[in-house]
Amino acid sequence: MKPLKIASIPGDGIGQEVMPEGLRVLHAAAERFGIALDITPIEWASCDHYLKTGQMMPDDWKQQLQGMDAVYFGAVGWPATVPDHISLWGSLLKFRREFDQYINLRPVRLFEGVPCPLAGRKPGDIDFFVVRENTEGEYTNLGGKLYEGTEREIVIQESVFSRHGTDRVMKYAFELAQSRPRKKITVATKSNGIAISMPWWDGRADAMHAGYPELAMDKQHIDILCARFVLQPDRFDVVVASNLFGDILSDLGPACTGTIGLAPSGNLNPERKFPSLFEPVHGSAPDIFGKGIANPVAMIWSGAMMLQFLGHQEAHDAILRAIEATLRDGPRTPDLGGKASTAEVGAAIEAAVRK
Ligand code: GGG
Repeated sequence: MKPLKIASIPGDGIGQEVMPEGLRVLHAAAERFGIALDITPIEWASCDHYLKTGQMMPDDWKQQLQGMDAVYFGAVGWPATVPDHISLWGSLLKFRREFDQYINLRPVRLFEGVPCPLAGRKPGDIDFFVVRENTEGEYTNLGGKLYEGTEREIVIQESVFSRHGTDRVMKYAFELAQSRPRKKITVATKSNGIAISMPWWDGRADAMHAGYPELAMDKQHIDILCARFVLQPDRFDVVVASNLFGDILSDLGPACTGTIGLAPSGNLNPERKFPSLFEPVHGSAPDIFGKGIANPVAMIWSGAMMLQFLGHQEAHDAILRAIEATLRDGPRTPDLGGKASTAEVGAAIEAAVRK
């Protein structure tokens, strides 16, 4: 069997601590299901690399990654001597744009054994996806400054919504909703306040909905949508959102399920013309870096999503079952009220995969 070629990039902060746990579980699943892995460790796409070389990634980064099946990524953005916009635009946002990873798929799920901060919720009540547009929207560097440093200072930053970019994320989200039993799609909007792009975004949702009449669709303003994530999370199934709204919702959603330390993501180029990238939703978490207590579940679950995307459903399912069992009965990191280390949780999940 042809090996899966995977670039592993730990990046910054706790990305370096959770990556080894992700890899040990990937290797365990690969051994169990007879998958050959060819993993290339990469030290660039990190602030350390920036501080040494003046750039986050080498000039030939794209060529180095082009033949890969996927990129397995930790976190970016520390130390603070490198401004966040430099580290993000110099790495993750380059991957997303230049590898046309136009879908950011972010599952949100409440697991058995995980204390839920929302009163009265049980596993099964919260189980949905945020589908985030990943290459345009509010994340642009179009704009500029006038009269900088004076009292007349003006700062302008544009948002970009293309029909091509919007229709393809809508299509992916509608297809995903169609494949799920509840057949429900929620469109995140703000068409009352953002009076040009958002009514247009809603119109593209209406046009897509015409092709999926069996789906129930509702459009919700982002402010009340955030409130409902907290108050009525059970009403969601698939939520489609612009780049910024999706980023916010996909931190809020996992926070409602106990900890953002569980939340995985896939930055997908569904056509597989370019490598897709799998990473935890969380960032580099400088506040806990170096203590060995970061929750590795988001990294491990992201690895499971990577195997699923590359066609290994059984391996994905085995990792998910191992995560479920460990969260139910196994060691926990402090974000879940436990005392276990990152490595202890990783080892428990690895052992459960090998069972
Ligand atoms: N592992 C994800 C990570 O490092 N995220 C840092 C971050 O700020 N991401 C912003 C984004 O996903 O747009």
